[in-house]
Amino acid sequence: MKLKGAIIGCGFFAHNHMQAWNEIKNIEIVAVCDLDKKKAISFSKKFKIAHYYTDINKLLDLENLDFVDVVTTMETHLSIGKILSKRKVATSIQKPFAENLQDAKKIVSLYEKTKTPLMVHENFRWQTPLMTLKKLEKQYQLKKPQYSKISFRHANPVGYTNQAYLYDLEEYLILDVGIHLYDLSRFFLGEATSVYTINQNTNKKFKGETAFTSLVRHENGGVSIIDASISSIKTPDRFAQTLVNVEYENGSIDLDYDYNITVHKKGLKKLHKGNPRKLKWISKPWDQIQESIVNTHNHFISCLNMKRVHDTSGADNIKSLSLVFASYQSNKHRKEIQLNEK
Ligand code: NAD
Ligand code: 89Y
Repeated sequence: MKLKGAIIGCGFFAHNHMQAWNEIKNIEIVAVCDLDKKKAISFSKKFKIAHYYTDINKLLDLENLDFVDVVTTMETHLSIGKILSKRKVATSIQKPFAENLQDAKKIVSLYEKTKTPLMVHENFRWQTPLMTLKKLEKQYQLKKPQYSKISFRHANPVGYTNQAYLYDLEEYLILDVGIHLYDLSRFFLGEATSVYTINQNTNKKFKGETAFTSLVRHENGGVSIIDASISSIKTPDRFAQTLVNVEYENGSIDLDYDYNITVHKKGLKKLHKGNPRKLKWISKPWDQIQESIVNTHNHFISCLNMKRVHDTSGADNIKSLSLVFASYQSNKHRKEIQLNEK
């Protein structure tokens, strides 16, 4: 059965979402909506979408939708979530899920009340290099993860110039990118119990932090070091590659630059590649992020079809967001923050 959907928010990143929807079988994006009429019109023309709207209620009154894909910034999510949950429309919503934990919890409870599916578009764990790492863990029977180092460091302005709203945020890099990296630490080592974070501002164009280093404790006794920076000069530049090292009781895996993955076990060293698929609309340096949107959409749709809870449901994402806000507390008070303390 073909599912009908709409995109809400026709800004910078929505173009990637639409290209990715075009890769997925049995899906039709029948309408788009943006407060800015010009953007809604040019987006619908570019992608040959039948209808455009500037008001979500009107979109829902006039279209018969199976789902919506919300690609707006975080401060809009509570008001949009109120409308969509009340009308029981299955929703995929971009990160950051909300600008504080209270709003995120409110959105989750609204969707729970009307039994409406809600997934956060947390796409880093759906990047092919990261999915390959996870697959190799199983293939090589690596057990009991005890350490991870997850790093996103670059100095490429393309990582923020398309997203001008980032400059004025009091809280920038942890909310924008840290959220992905904390999610990855949970993906590889399981739930977290505490975090200690030190922030830096290395670029005065930004109000908020432009670099951070976090130490996370996990329930299984494991530890993660998570760091990001937009001022890390290297040749070639590393944007937008997340470099990961996971150590297990019986081996380790390194995901290095250029999607090179090395698996180590006693007496064994194997090289693998984790390149994203080459799709027509994908180009460096965004390739693995762009391709992950297809994988994330697929997860959203297949869970809807199977009536399964999404791996990155709203409720699940609150656990990653808790690390984000605990990190800001940690940096402010210069102390380790227990996640159940706040
Ligand atoms: P943007 O500002 O370019 O676009 C957002 C659009 O939403 C704007 O056109 C705005 O008019 C519209 N909008 C806001 N409120 C609306 C409402 N109530 N109804 C209809 N339209 C509304 O933002 P962007 O750069 O496209 O980013 C969108 C989100 O995507 C952000 O949260 C950002 O963090 C996220 N993002 C994620 C990734 C990723 O890899 N996951 C990468 C880039 C951006
Ligand atoms: O907004 C960020 C994200 O979510 O992924 C990359 C990004 O676009 C900028 O670093």
